[in-house]
Amino acid sequence: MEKSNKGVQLVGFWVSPFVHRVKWGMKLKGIEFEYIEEDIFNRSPLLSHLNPITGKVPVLVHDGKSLPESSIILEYLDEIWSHAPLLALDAYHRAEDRFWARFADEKVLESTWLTLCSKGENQERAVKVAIGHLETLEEKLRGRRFFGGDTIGHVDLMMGFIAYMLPVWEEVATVTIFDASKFPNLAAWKSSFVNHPAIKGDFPSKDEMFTYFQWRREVYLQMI
Ligand SMILES: N[C@@H](CCC(=O)N[C@@H](CS)C(=O)NCC(=O)O)C(=O)O
Repeated sequence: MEKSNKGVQLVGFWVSPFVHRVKWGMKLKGIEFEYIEEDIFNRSPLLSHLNPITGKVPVLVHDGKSLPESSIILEYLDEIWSHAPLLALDAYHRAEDRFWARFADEKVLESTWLTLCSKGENQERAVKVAIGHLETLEEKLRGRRFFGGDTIGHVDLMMGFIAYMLPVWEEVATVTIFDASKFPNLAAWKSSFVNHPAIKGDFPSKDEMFTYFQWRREVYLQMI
């Protein structure tokens, strides 16, 4: 029996790519939830209480119990609200999805974020590494609309920042990583992703992201 949507809350931060994954997952499953905006630079007692270990968002609250970590939250949503599955249904492909979910964070996000927080030779190195990871994704998407096939799923949500946030990072950092002419499969995926009904328009405006990430870059560069 499906669990009720009662008592579902998501604690987030407006520009967090990790929070957006979870929001989209809930939308895809039709789960109603209350959204609670957090100031990650001035953590509230609520967040410290809900996620005392890392203090990060997103945090899902369901039936009074809290859960951090975006990919783990997405897996939890799949277990509790099993309709409209995000992960593949068979064990092998589900394990593969988890591999690519980890690749999204540990390789793609990490290297692209580094291009925003660096300059000079360090930035050039980071750009090369990031482009290498996009090449891997380009190959993975050959003959597929989404990472799992025809339907949007867990890996797409994990990679979603590439579609709407990476272009802003590139502009702020004045680098080119995602050249659509070099990555046609990824460009087609980006278009399918941002135009999907559950995703379309459900991310911060380009201008707001630009201002925010410009500030983040300045702060990082001052620390070097
Ligand atoms: N691996 C975590 C990353 C979450 C994360 O880094 N969240 C950032 C916001 S984008 C945060 O809460 N930062 C506050 C802090 O580090 O104190 C996930 O996937 O949920």
